[in-house]
Amino acid sequence: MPKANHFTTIEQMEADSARLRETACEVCAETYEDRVKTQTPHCKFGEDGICCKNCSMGPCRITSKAPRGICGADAHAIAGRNYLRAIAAGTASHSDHAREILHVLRDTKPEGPYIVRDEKKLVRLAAEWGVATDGRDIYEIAHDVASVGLLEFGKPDGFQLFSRRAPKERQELWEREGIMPRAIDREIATAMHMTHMGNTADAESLVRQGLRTGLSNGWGGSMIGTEITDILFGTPTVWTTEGNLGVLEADQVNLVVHGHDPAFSEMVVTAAEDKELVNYARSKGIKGINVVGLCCTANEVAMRHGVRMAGNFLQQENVILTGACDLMCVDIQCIFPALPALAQCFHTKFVTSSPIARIPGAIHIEFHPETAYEQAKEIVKMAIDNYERRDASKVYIPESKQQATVGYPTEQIIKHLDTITNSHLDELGSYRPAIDAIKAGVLRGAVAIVGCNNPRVRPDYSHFEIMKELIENDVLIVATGCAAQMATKAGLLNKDAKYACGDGLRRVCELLDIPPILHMGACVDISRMMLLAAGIAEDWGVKLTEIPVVGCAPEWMSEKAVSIANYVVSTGLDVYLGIEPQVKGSSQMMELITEGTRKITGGGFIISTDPHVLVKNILDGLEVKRAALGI
Ligand code: BF8
Ligand code: SF4
Repeated sequence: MPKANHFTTIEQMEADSARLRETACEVCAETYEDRVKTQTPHCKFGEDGICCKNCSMGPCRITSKAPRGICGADAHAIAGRNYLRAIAAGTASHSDHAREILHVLRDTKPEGPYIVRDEKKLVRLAAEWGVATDGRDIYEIAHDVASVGLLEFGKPDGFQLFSRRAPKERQELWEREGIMPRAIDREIATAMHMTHMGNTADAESLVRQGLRTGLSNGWGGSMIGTEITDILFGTPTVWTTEGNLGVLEADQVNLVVHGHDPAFSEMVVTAAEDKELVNYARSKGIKGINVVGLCCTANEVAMRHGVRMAGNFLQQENVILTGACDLMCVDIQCIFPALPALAQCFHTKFVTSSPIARIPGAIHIEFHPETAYEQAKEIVKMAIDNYERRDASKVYIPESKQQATVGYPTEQIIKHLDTITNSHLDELGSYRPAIDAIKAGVLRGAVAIVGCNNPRVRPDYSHFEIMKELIENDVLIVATGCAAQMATKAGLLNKDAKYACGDGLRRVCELLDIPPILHMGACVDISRMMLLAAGIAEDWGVKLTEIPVVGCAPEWMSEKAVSIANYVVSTGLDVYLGIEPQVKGSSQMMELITEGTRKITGGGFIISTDPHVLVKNILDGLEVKRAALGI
């Protein structure tokens, strides 16, 4: 009999949070749970997406007595515009992140601080983008690749270069349907223009632009972000690490990196290993410098350095509430503006680093590539100096933590698959062993579980239930973002989680020596999932819409997630959502996002706030695809 795996249950996680909330009460701090109460019930117009404030004649709200705004826009136009604006904002966030990374690539030089770490990937990308490589210095190539990448944002003509990576069938469909993504900034601008007062009022047109804007993220900005990050900091490899609040150490400096931009966190992680600073900490009688991550930054540094992960989105306040966080430094996105005030209830220093995310009450140290290393050292030193200000009476670090095996970009997945076959055709191998396992029914399919956690539902519960049920049913999971962090906290990224799987998936895990949930990185790395799905479809010789592979965002909350969902659907995959998009006030919009897009791209949303219903829908959906393939 297999030995039982010991997961950290949601109840245990909630007990940890409840204990930390006691600390919050003692120091008179509020947490998101308090603010959920003061914000509930939410505004119904906002929830349904039928409040428009796109001009100063409004705001206009749609009711049965007032079915049109002052300009005449109806619920469909208003909900559609709001939805498209969310996609534009999400696309802008991911893509601007990628733009920053390209600037860092353009600033690389052999003496650092930023260098090229994955030369092979750079040369491959240069060839793909038509940059000359023969006999050229690697840094000359890097700078030219950066210039081509930067043009992807604003070039006046043509489509996203990475769209050529999609199967031919997709490219033709995108062109035919008029959703082939042009320059990223152009798609964002078009979305904003279309939603300006007095422009598009037709819901379908707004949804179509949403698909195109999403594609400029998934097969544009996000993919650029992922590729260039790999070139700069190395393509991730497999690491065994740990996750949850128990990774904070009582007798070490705890330095927390939070946000998304690895150009920042990589430097902090490197600086924390600097001998001079390690010795400085020791000279103060401190055992060590413990760098841990939060949110997507955690994913980035875990899969490149094995850095331990303190938790996901709704865990950010908990980290400070332990009283053991000496310094939290943040870059961009998903950072609660509540954090500086909370930090002030403790000794914690809170440092912002980007002009994109300035927060009142924070210490601002603006990061510049040329001085990045010195600035990172300054931050690490600040953390060390702050350690002695820690108030032991306020410290409580929950013990919960789990071992996790992380770092499965497509290259690693293929490498693992290659261990069970000699039939790989080229340097990069093929997905055939996985396809064979799906065809044989050993695996029923694969689900990409992504996204945030969200207090609209019981936080993390949906993730946990869906993940457990899917692996029990022989469905392989790939995960990114805060979903991957949830799996980490629960112990689902532990290789022993194979004991919670169905027989088929367990055999696959044993054969490949992998956990049943493969950690593919941060949210920008959902682009890796698109390449994975495209690779499976191509190696199988079927369309992307036909493979038993789907996406699922059980607890999504951000505008980035709306953009992502749109590029996944445009790629031809169904997306199962556990949180309702804010378009319910428009029957047309509800129809368009669930059925309408299916007619355009072959993919659509399936929505249920009940995780058990959602997982049943997923399993049924996979079986429908299997049956259509005759397997
Ligand atoms: O980009 S999963 S809460 S951290 S938005 Fe944010 Fe959501 Fe987490 Fe990463 Ni993605
Ligand atoms: Fe109202 Fe139309 Fe102005 Fe929106 S654009 S606020 S619906 S008048």
